[in-house]
This record gives sequence, C-alpha cells and structure tokens, in this order.
Amino acid sequence: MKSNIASAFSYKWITKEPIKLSIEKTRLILLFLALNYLIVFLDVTIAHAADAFSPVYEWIPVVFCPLAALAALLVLFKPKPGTLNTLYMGLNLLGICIGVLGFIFHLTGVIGGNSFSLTKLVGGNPVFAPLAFIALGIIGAITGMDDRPRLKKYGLTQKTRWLLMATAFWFFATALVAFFDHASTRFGNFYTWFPVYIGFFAASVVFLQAFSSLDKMTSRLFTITMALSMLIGLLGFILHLSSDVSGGFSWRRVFYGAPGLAPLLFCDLAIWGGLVYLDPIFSADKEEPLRDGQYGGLIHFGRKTGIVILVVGLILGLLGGKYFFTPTNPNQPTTGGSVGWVPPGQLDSDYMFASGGQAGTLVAWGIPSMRTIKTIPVFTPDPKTGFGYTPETKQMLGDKTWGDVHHPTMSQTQGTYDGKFVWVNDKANNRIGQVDLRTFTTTQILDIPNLVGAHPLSTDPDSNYLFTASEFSVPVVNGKPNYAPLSQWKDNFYGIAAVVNTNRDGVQAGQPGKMSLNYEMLMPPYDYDLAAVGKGSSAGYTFFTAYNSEEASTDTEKNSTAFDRDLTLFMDYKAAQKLIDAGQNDGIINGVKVLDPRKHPGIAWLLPIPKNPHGVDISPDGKWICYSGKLDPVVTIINIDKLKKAIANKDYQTTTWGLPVIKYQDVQEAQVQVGIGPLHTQFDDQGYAYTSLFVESAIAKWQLGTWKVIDKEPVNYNVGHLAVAGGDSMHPFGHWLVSLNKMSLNRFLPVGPGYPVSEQLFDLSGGPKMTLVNEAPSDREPHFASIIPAKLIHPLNVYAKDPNRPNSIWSEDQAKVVRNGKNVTIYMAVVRSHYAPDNIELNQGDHVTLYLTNIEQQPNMTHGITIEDYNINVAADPGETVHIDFTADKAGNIPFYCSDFCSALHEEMMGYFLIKPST
Ligand code: RUQ
Ligand code: CUA
Repeated sequence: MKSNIASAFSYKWITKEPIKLSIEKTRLILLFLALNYLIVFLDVTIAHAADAFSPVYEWIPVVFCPLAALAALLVLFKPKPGTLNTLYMGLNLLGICIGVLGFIFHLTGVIGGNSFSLTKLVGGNPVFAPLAFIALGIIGAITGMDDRPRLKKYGLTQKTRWLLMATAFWFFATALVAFFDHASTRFGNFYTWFPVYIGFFAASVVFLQAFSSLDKMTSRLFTITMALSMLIGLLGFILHLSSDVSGGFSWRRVFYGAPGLAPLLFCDLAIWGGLVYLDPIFSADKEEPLRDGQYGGLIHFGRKTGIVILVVGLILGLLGGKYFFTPTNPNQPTTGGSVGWVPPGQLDSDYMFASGGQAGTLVAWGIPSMRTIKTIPVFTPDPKTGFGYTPETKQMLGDKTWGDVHHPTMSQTQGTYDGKFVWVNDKANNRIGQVDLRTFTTTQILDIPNLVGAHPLSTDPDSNYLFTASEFSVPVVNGKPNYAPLSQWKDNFYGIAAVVNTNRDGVQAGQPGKMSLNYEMLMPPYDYDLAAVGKGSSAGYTFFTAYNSEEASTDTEKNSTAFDRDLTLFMDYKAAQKLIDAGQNDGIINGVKVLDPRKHPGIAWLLPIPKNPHGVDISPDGKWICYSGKLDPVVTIINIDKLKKAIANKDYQTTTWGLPVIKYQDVQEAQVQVGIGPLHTQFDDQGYAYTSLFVESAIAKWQLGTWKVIDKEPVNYNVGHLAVAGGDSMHPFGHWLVSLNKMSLNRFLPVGPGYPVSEQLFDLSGGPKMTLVNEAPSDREPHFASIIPAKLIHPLNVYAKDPNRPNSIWSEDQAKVVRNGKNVTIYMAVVRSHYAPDNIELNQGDHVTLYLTNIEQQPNMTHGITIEDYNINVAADPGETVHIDFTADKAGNIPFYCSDFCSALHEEMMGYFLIKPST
C-alpha cells in the first residue's frame, strides 16, 4: 500500500510522506467552496449596491450566494444522498446559469451601444465577474458527484480529472481578465504581463495534468505552478493596493481603479489547485477509498433533472440576453429611430448648441449624427465669415481676440425653448454674447462691468433676464473695484451678481441686439459657480451655488474645502427689481446700479449646501432645487415649498455677512446617492433626472420623487456637463442626452499628447436604460450645451431685399464710388460672377469705406471678398451688405477676388484696386 501511496500521490516531493489530512478531500473542497461563495457574495453585494440594486435582477446573485454557501456547508456535515444533496446540486447548476446570464447582462450593459472598448469593459462594468459563478458552480457540481474508481492503477480518479479541468478553465478566465485589465493601461509596466503569462501557463499545466499519468516530473511542475500563482497573487495584491492608495485612498478605487482584491484570485486558484489535486483515497484518515455514493450526486439528483435545469437556465439566459442586448448597428440606415446615425441625405432631428470653450465660439451640432454643422464665432475673430474684420464686429470684440465660453443658454417662452436666441458667457472677459438663431450669427456682445470670472449664466422662463455672477471675489473699495491686500478679504472683498435685461423683443434679425445691464447685487466674498433661475413654483427666485464659505484666499484647493457645507445664495429677483424700478439703489459702480442686500431684507438669503457644490438645477415643475455635491456623492434636493415657508416664518439659523441663513434641515427634502463627483443635473419629460459624475465618469439616472437611482452608464471619461433636450426648461423634450466629457481615452486616432475630448450621445427613449449610440470628438473645452428639436428653429434662407436698408444697393447700376477728399465710399454690388464696379481707382493714403451688397436672393449663393495683402476677407451671404473699412496705404494694382466658390466662373470673379502711389 505504501508504495502505491508514494507513486500515486503528488506531494511526496515536498513532504517525503504522503499528506494525511484529518478531513476528507471532498469535505475540504466543500468548505472552501462555501468560503468562495461568501467572498463572491461580498464582492457582488458591494458592486450592485453601487447601482442601488437596480434593475431588480441585480438582487439575484446577492440572494443566491449565501444559499449556495449554506448548502455546501450542510452537505459537508451530512454527506448523504437525499433532499439536501439534491438541493446542493441544484443550486450549483443554478449558479452556472446565473453566471451565464450575468455575463450576458454585464456584456450588454457595457456594449449596449455600438461602441465597445477595453476601458469600459474593465473599468465600468466588470464583465468577467460573473464567470466566477460558472466556475464555482462547475466545481461544486462535480464535487457533489459520485467518484469513480481510478482509471489506471496509479492514475487519478475521474472526478479529480474533471475538477482539474474546471480549475484550468478558471485559471484561463482569470488570465483573460488580467489581460484585459492590464491592456486598458496598455501594459504600462512590463510586470503587468506576469499574471497574464502565469495565468495561461497555469491553465495549461492544470489542464494537461488531468490527462497525464502521475509521475514526479508532472507533480513537481504542478506544485511549482501553484506556488507561482500564490506568489503572483500576493505580489499583485500589494502592487494594486499601493497604486490605489497613491494619491488618496478610496474604496471605489480598490474595486474599480486597480481592483485591489482581484489579484487574490490567483491565491484562491492556487489553493483550489492544491485541493483538487489531493488524492481522495489517501487524504482521508482511513486510507481507504470512499464508498461509492457516499457523496450522492448527479445519480441521485437525477441526471435528467440536472440537464433540464442547465438547459432551461441557459435558454432563459440567452433569451434574456437577446431582450436586453439590442444591438445598434451604426451602419443601419434609420432615421428618427434610436441610433446615432443619420444616413446621407437625411436631416438630424435636433440641434445641439455647444460651447466652443476657449475658442470663444458656439458650435451647432446635428443630433443624433453628431455632425458639426456650423461654428459660430462669438468672442473670436473668424476669417471665414469676416466676423471681427468689419468695423461693426471689430467694435463688438473690442480689443479681445478670444473668450472662454461656458454656458450656452437657450431663450425660452413660457418655460419652453423657443429657438430664437442662444446667449453665452465669457468667463475670461466678463461678457455675454447673443447669437440670433435666424442668422446663426453673433448680434451683440455685452460687457459686464465689475464682475470677475462671470461663470454662471441662466435665464428665466420668459427670457426677460439673464443672470450671471463673479466666480472670483474682488475688493470694492470706496465704491469702485480696486486693489486691496488679501488681509482685507472679510471687509472689502465681494462677490457680485449681475442681472441683464435681454430686451429680446426689440431685437431685429441681423441687427445689433439690445441687451442692457439692469443692476448688480453685492454678495458675500465666496466663489459663485453656477446659477439656476426659478420656474413654476420657484418662479421669481434665482439660486447661485458657491464654494469657499471658508473665505480662503490662498491654497484654495485645500482651504476652501474645509467646511462640510458651503453657504450658497439665492435671491428674490422680483423683489429686487421692484426696488430698482422704484429708483432705489445703493450706489453706482462703473455706471451700474448696485444693490446691497444687507440693506434690503427680503431680497437675498444664504442656504448651506454640502460640499463645495457645483451645479444647481431645478426640476421642470420648479419644485425641487437640486444641488450637485461635487465633493459629496449626493445631489441635495431642496423643497421650494419648505423654503418659502422658512422665509415666510423668518425661521433662520443665524445671520452671516448680514444675510439670514436658512436652516438646512428645514428645507432639505432628500439626498440622492448618485455617485462620486456629481456636477450637473438635467431633466427629461418622464420625471427623471440625470446627473453627471465627474470622478466616477458616469451618468446617473434617477427618479424625481422616489429619489432612486435607476441606471448608471459609464462615459469616456470625466464628464463635466450633460445636456438633455430641453433639459433645463419647464418642458423638456427628452429623447437625447449628450455627455460632454472633459477627456477621452482610446476613443479616437491619436493626435499627439494633447488628446481630443469626447462628447457621447445617449438615447433615452428605450426604457429605463440609457443607451450609448454615438460619439464625436470636439475641441477643448466643451462646457454646457443646449439641445432643441430642429422643428423649433426657423433660420433665414436669405437676407431679405430691403430697399430701406442704409448703404445697401440692389442693382448693379446703383453701384458707385463717391469721393470726398481723401475719403472714398464705394457702394459695390456682387452677383455671379462679378463685382460692380470691378476696377476702382484710388490714391495711396485714401481712406476707403466699402459697402458690399450681395444682391443675390438665391439661397446658398454666398460671395466673399479678399483683398490681396490687406489682411481682409469678408463673406456676404445672399442679400447681405457687409461693411469694410481700410486705408489704401499700399500702392499698386491690388487684386481682390471672391473667396467663396460660387460658380464655374468663381476664379474669374475678381477686380483691382488701382492705387496710385503718392509722390
Ligand atoms: S462649469 S463642468 Cu464652467 Cu458649467 Cu460645470
Ligand atoms: Cu462669387 Cu466665388
């Protein structure tokens, strides 16, 4: 017998003597199986809790694991055929089904759209995690089966063979996960290849072991491999953990960053290998083979029942997968449907007006195609159209050549986007630009004196007003913004809000607009981030977020984040307007009337909100004021009714900076646990809200009223704003959501170290789940965008022929050159394919005023004029008159030509300024 032991049992190499265990192999495996089920239980519970167990089938694995663990333990103590054993076998087979189902669900959750990426696969949604259920289920089921006698005298038993194959499968899957996980970091460190190699190596060793006869060599190889696996697991654990804690520890990073626990799977597998490899005969105390049937198993379970459970489970899984996995093929020609693709020749359903960031532009996109349709220069000169090159537009830009556009704001009528104007702010130069959507051109730029870092921009439901504020507090000394040492922060520094009249009804197409400054209001010296104007039940109030209640002026990163709550401010702008209209103010600074709310109780209050809040957004009915916590993983919901009551009862917590502070507990309705780094919220037409999660790189969808998160989708990555069609109005249109991400990784062809950013389109029309359907890069840095159905926008086709428009001419024979001393005024007509007049005599030093009218009324027939070497190019759309001003300081025959390819004779479309040199 002893010699048999020696040759049959693999561990002699280490121990010289066969290992004798006081517990039988099968029981050991059952014990370890139960332990594994419990570990998986912890993991899946934490992961699914992050989704708030929504949809409900996320509960399935959570409920299943403890049951399976319990069954394994019970069988361990009572290894007899019977009900218990049947239950145990059934649960393990069910586990396999759950694994398959889960794999499909995870996969569809990840590639539900048409874009499949490694980063999403591994970072956002651990696709491979459910494979653990399959592996445990297989091992569990095999363990519960009857063992068979050895096939050969010194060979392994059939059961051991199967267990080895199952373990090999699991090694293989683990190596695959390690591969994908580390591929997402592009194997940045060479040693990230090790677990992949060792995993695949171990898989083949374990697999081959099942088919080789037992000899010293193979068993040594097996032992070394398991030891290696153990080692790599421990090393990986340490490395992952140290990478997770570098730069601040967070549990989320442990699970999703470099998942700290994942490498321990290699240790787990090493133990599995060891257990499985134990010889059943010699591991028992009695040194005698287990009796046939001792552990019951499939035979007693009934092979048929087992097969039926497996087959039914798999079919259900596949059907479920088919239901949830509706592949959206981007090449399928569909319109108005849910896919992000619009075939050539068809039009988009919506416009998106997106911030062009530091380019100072507003960009019109088509949704869902994500095609850029037009880039509208606002704060920046544009040689293509000539914006910033004509005297009028030069004057608009002043001495600035760029702007920092953050928040395109759609004009509204009765709380609905009306498609008339988009206003944008320039945070860098404290301006508001107005874009007229009849012409898609900038018609006015309004300077906002006194403000520094005009960041928020929001309008009321009828767009009578625009609200903005200083992000940076500055001193106002003796009634003027001025220099003051930082030590005077408390006394002399102020935040300032500005209220602008849009005067929208007075605006004519193509004519300079009429926005005007209404008044400004002093505020405590915090940093004002975003604003939302009330509507419905909150109409009349404007809410500003603010950080830095700490009033830090140095090391702001650290010092402005000390308090758990910051004081935000809200104002009753109707009450304030009454004061202004009654001629009241507390001084005029740089020509602007200024109110000090400390002197007028009832126009401004402070409201504590956690923690360095960023966006504030109001539900369509106006009832819920939603503050995104930024440094707190919640959206804090304030109930407007409670807020009004607190104001009516003058029930305040205290007074700060001379303003009443609302009691937070009195007005807070809920805190929605959305996830990490919430920045902005938008709403749809179905009672749902969507919050961007910067740190988590995801969009959370939650329900107003129940405050439940019902879906969360990863984005690539670090989303700032998000836009839902009509999503900040009283009547959202829904259907489309664009995630305006601050970065992108592996989404577009590389363009050097400066990566493009990514804007991702989600379809909201397919039920509770958001589906990623399209994606496009954009220039840095997009902030906010507004989406509006195309049918609400009515652009002009041509500028109408207006006989009364000054300086326009409408036929070639009206063309003329008028000389007045050194001043020459040219009234020029342009029409396919010539200029009239085309040769113009000038003297060097003449001052030239050129009114060029494109007398065409045919849509699309734009002509341009480029004057060689004079740094001038301007385009004139059909029916448009453009104004050019220059001094003819360079003598010569200076050609000018048409710069828009208008006809077959476009090249021939030219003329000369015949500039005689002065002597
Ligand atoms: S801000 S990413 Cu300039 Cu609108 Cu929040
Ligand atoms: Cu006109 Cu080219």
